[in-house]
Amino acid sequence: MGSKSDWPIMQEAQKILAEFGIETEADVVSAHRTPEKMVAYAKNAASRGLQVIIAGAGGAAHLPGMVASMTPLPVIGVPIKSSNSIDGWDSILSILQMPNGIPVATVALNAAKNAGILAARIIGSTDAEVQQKLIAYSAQMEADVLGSDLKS
Ligand code: RP5
Repeated sequence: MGSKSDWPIMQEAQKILAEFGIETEADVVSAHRTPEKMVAYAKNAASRGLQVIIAGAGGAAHLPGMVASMTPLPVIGVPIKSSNSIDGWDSILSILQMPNGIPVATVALNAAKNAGILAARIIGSTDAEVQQKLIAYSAQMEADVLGSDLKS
C-alpha cells in the first residue's frame, strides 16, 4: 500500500486471505515517496515466489499501475478514499483506466476484502484446496442470506 494510513482498509485483504489459509505479506511501498523501493519490490516479486500483488492507494494512485508495469504477476488495485482524495473518483480512475498492455484488476472503492477474495480465486484456479474453501465460503454466504428471516 502507498501509506500506512491505508492499512485500516487494506488489512481486510489480509484477514480474508488468512481465512483461506493463504500466506501474505504487507508493506508500505509508495510510488512517489519510495520510488526505488517500489521498483525493487515489483521487479523481485515473481522471483521471490509471490503469486498475486494487491496494491492499494488513494488520491493520484499510480502505485498499482507502476507495479504492474514491472512484474508479470497479476496485480489487483484497491482505490482508497484517503484524506487527500477529492471524493474517491481520483483514486478509482487512476487505478482503473490503465492503457492497453498493462492490466490492473480494479475492485470497488475501499474494497480490500474483495481484492483478497479475487486473489484467492486466482490462486484457487491452480490450487484445488483453496478452490474448495472458496466454494464453501460462497455456500455459507448463500445459506446466511436464505436463512435470514425478516418476516417475524
Ligand atoms: C497515497 O496518498 C497513499 O496511498 C494514501 O492513500 C494517500 C495519503 O497518504 P498519507 O498522506 O496519509 O501518508 O499515496
